[in-house]
Amino acid sequence: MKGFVFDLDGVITDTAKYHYEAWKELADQLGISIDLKFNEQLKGISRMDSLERILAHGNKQSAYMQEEKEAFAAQKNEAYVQLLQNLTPADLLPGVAEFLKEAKAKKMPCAIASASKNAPFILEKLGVIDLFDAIVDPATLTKGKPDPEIFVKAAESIGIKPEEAIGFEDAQAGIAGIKACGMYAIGVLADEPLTQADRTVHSLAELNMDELIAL
Ligand code: XGP
Repeated sequence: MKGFVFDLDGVITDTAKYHYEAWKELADQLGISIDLKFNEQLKGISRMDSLERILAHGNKQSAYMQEEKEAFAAQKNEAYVQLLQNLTPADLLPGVAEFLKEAKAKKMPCAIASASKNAPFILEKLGVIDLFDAIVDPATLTKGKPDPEIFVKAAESIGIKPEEAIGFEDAQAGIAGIKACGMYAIGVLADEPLTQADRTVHSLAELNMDELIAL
């Protein structure tokens, strides 16, 4: 193995809960009820696609003009960014800082494959942006997870083939995308069983990097 590819929300830090909080506030305002089970469907997909899924869930997919939808998405993002203000390096999930530092010492490149446009901001706040060699720009993507596009681009961005990379994900759609391009998939901290993952762990602290490199 020659490099690592990470999802952000729910893998590097637990921001998935803040996305849910901000989406739920908007959904409530629109008279649409969402719960944690429904929220699983929003993991790994873009802001506008997430909004469309919420509207479809409430049978309101045709109720709003494009400008109104964009205003809703912006409102959700403002609420979400507010929730991120107090993020510090203490919010890294267990084992993440140690894993990234070891990867750097062993010259194993690391890339972020997240649908979130907030990824660089979050990585700055967590104090780990310099430990990543590349962050895929979600604006360049044509399809969301479970399509493998983002993972293929992430491997490319660190100069390796997908089958030479290990991908980390907390959501079913992400694991499916990782597997669809031939990467080795590690499921992290999942609320639901990640059936397609090659391995699942509660935290990155459980992993031995030399064993991973030798896979
Ligand atoms: P951004 C976010 C979506 O809003 C959210 O619904 C997804 O779960 C998340 O990306 C996936 O990581 O995108 O609003 O932070 O750009």
